[in-house]
Amino acid sequence: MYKIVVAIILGYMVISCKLNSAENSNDSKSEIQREWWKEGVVYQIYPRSFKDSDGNGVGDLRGIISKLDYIKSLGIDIIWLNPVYKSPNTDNGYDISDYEAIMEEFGTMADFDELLEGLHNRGIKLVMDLVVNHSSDEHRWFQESRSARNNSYRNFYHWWPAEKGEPPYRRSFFDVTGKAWTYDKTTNAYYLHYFSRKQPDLKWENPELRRAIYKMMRNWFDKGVDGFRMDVISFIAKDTTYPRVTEEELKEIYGDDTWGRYYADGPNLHAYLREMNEEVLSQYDVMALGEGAGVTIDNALKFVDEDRKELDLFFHFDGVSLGYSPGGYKQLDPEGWSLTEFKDIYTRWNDVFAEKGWGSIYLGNHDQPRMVSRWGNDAPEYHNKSAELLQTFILSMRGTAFIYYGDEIGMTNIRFDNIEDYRDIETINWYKQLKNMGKNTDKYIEGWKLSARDNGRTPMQWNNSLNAGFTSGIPWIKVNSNHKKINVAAQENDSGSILNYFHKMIQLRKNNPVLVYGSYELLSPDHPQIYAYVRTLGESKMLVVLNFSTEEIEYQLPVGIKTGSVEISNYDVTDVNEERVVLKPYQTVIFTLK
Ligand code: ISL
Repeated sequence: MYKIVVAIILGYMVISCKLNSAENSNDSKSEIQREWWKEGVVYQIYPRSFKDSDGNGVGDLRGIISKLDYIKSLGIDIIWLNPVYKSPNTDNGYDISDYEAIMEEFGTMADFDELLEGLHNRGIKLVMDLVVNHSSDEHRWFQESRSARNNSYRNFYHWWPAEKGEPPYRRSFFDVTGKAWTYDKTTNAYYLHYFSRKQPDLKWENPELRRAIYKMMRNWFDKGVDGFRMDVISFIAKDTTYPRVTEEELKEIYGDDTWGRYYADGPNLHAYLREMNEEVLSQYDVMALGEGAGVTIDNALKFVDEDRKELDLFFHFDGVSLGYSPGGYKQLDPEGWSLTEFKDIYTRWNDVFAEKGWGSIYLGNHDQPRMVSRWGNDAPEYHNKSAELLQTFILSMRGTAFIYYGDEIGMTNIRFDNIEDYRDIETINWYKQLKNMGKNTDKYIEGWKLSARDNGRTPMQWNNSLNAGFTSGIPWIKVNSNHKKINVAAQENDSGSILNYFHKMIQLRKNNPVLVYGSYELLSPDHPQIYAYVRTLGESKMLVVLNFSTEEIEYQLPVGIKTGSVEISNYDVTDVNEERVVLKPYQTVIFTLK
């Protein structure tokens, strides 16, 4: 009898222990570290193209200040501002000649302070661009560095003495020759530049350079800036023995995207990021967002795992790189991309950060074509619905949501016919390269109508007046002629507009933490037209269904999933019962799940 009682008591203890540990493990999985930079929606402003206040054809800080109420009305929480620092503008501000001064065309430091204050007064944070893989060749550091081999700034950059012969090949993304070492006769040496020859790479291996950068970062944070988006931060570390590597060798190690992967794999990269975190980031409540060029899914967590104390989140490139033909020059494969591949990429990247770290979701930015032209369908009959579908995707996925200026109204690619219309160094130098190789450039010009970066850089379309209300002067790049139809003023007055859908979708995300923090589960991975997923947070469950096609689709829900109420849709009427939903072309529906 005694033995039986003991056995019963022991049995009970084992079971209750198991339950407890199951609860605990569930708890630890669903334990959420809430952060403003996780739940805030980011609106990216390309200052050159947002609003010109002085009629010189170039957007500026006072232009942005004049639109603060519009920005607030969007419901966004954070602005990411592309570089506004002093720059000769070889690469539209990504070539900085003074990290602590404002570009004259954009205004003054007083304008900047007013902008920051105006945003903060409206409860909006400001994240700046940090471009420290390279500076401009017009930066004082480089001017000093190139002046003499024994100059105290010599070691701020990478130099290869010419008496050692040709430097080992490195690829430049922008140089007409394609080569990343350029000869400089003053000191009979070559300097390294992964981008244009006016963007020499800084030498992070030199602790003095690192200290100078940290000091500059602290100065901006002390001013009240709320974070940095760190330009090609994955490229900062270099092997200063400069080994000779061939494309073939790199292919064996890295597969495709050889140079990007190689550049993102420099020695001591993570030591530098940890040091930056310790010296600067950890001392402020800021967003540390890395541009993860060349970073793969396998090493992604190394950058943003909280325990490693490096960055908070980053942009991956697998999504936006989908569908290009091999051979470079951003030529899209005519077969394009399939939705199943798209789903697979976003699902795998979701899963990496399911328990640690944090991701981001974007479909367009200043380096990409317009999202509705690339991932939706900008033909008049599908333009609105597909733009809304893409907004829904961005705002219902797990990860910080990024919306590029103009995507709230569905701005489209401009599709230049002539190379003379382009302003971007990337496209212009690729064109020269192709010409030098004697290639017929017509095919490339055609391809760039879909892929070139300038498609995403045309002026904001405020209204249907001359130059879309962007400038009273001559715009630095052509305004899209469709501004007569696609513009803010028209959409603000139309309750059925893309802009008004955007407002509603942002509110839905804000009112439902499940859309930010909830786990993500992909449904029907092989469905060629429907992207459907369930988000779950505790008791709260939402089902997102997106029809990425021009056809009407009857979508049968997987067994065990029953629709509840419709929370949002971009069509007025949704044909739905508990087990299936009929989706019109590019229709989106978000349901609460029963
Ligand atoms: O735009 C690209 C390809 O067309 C990318 O490879 C891009 O060069 C890469 O993502 C790095 O981008 C960043 O650094 C560049 C600058 O031109 C981009 O605008 C910036 O986002 C150099 O600073």
